[in-house]
Amino acid sequence: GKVLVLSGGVGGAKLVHGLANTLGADQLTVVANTADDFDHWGLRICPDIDSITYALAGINDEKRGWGLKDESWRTMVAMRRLSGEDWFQLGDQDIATHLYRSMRLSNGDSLTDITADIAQRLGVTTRLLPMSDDVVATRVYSDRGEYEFQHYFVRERCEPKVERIEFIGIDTARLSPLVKDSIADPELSAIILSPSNPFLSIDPILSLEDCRKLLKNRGVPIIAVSPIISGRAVKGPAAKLMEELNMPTSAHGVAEYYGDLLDGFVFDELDAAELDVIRNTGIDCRLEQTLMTDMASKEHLARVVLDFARDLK
Ligand code: GDP
Ligand code: FO1
Ligand code: CA
Repeated sequence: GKVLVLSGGVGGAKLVHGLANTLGADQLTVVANTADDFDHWGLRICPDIDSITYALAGINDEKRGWGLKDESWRTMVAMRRLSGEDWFQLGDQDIATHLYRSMRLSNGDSLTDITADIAQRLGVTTRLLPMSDDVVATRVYSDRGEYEFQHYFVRERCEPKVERIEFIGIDTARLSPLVKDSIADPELSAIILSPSNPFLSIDPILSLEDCRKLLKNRGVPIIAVSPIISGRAVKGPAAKLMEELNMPTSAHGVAEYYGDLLDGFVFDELDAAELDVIRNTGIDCRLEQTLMTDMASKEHLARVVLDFARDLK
């Protein structure tokens, strides 16, 4: 059957890529977080959508973790000369994506349509949907005050101690109608939460309208993959955030955070000591090697999750 995946950017995109190679293109729908999106240089930037699109197109820069490979930075140099600002780096080819998206948005096209068209033009056959066509913006409240998301994440390098996270616009934003249709699809057989940042990437999606309830009540297995391995995030602030938000920095902490939404939880063999305590919360578990370093490990983890879903039905 069909599979729906909720995903943030880089971490999520790895499993999404594995799933895309394992399932037929018409079997997979990816819902991307858009609460990282913001305007910069007058352009609309959608980091998680672009990370997934570039990864699936095989043109992402794996080492840097964002943007395109074989990128050039001449516009950046010229913009620095004009504005003196360079905290957010935009590559020349990447800028074309933002220009094109901004142009289409100002023509009145929806982010859903634009995202589908960009993906298609870049040769991506997987269905990629923004969580919403409405603007939602993450705001971080910290010991140093309030930050727009990219200011916290990129400019301040996630250094401020986070006290609270808010998604501005979440109460009025509508879940994308195509996402609703995908959830309702009678052929849907599993819902997967990618090993994305639970607070910054997955939470915005779950917080839209009654998304969490829609997913739970759908009656197909819901499986999450832990982004925390051995008490650490593979990359990014997930573990630091858990500590700051007074949660246990562990796979167990992630499972607890998702709570009764989950039927299944995949976490790393290295965290085998947590098996009993997680099982005791009523969630089925799979221990696996969950670090994805190459295409083979992405596809392997994808197959593990899909087999797990089949067993849970
Ligand atoms: P972002 O939107 O680009 O920040 O990326 P995501 O939110 O999708 O993913 C970030 C999370 O992915 C981090 O918490 C990482 O720990 C996790 N992550 C990255 N690579 C891997 C991996 O290979 N395996 C697992 N299990 N988690 C990963
Ligand atoms: N992350 C950085 O750490 N520094 C950057 O200069 C940067 C530029 C950038 C440009 C386009 C894009 O789509 C993403 C970019 N990112 C950059 C990554 C990104 O903003 C964050 O990793 C995410 O929003 C968190 O998911
Ligand atoms: Ca993100």
